Amino acid sequence: PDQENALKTYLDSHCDNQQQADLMGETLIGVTADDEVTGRVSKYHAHTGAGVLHRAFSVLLFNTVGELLIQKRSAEKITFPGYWANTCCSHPLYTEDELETTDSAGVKRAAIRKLAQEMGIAGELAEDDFTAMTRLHYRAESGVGWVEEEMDYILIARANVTLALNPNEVASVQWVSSGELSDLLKDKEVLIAPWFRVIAEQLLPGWWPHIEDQDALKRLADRRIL
Ligand code: DMA
Ligand code: MN
Repeated sequence: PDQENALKTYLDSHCDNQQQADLMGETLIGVTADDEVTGRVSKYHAHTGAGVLHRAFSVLLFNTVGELLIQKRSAEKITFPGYWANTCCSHPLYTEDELETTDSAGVKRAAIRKLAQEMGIAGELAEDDFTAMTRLHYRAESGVGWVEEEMDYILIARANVTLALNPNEVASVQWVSSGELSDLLKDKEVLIAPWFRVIAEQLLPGWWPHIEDQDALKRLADRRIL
């Protein structure tokens, strides 16, 4: 009840975007630093005050010529508006389907759900098209009063897709080569989401040469999440 009141107070006074406000009511998966489930947590509660560590995913979608799809978050996003990030990020929900940890199925299902909602990619990707590479635990502040602290599953997929962007989520997208991404990361004028900078600088260089070969990616993946 306290959480709901805090959410309502916030939404009534600060958020003029009803869709983003409604999404703050989602029920996420609270986890320990070892990714053990601790219980339900609202998206709002997870991202305000001290924050609550929760499960998340980051999709890296490549096309068949080896370019990565990146997105600029819309100005409507409550956390990190206008920042460039990987293809799609969000959270699995506290439901039986999305809590499933075998083959990281829950986060893959959440990824399919959000690729449709944010990017209009529907019916083109199945769970088996995703490779769960590793989990990244990170924390970052976003403006005053908002925080991200997540156990972020990094998912790689490769497909040629048709996009229909949801302007409430995504301002624009770009397909980039690894050279183009390096240039973007160096550009002081460009806002880069903190989790994407870690992925792009520390993890992607080891994976990018292998993205055409899902078996090779699976060999590079962290055994603990397979
Ligand atoms: C949250 O992404 C997940 C990561 C990895 C930052 P988000 O803020 O884009 O979530 P949502 O789209 O559900 O608001
Ligand atoms: Mn989060």
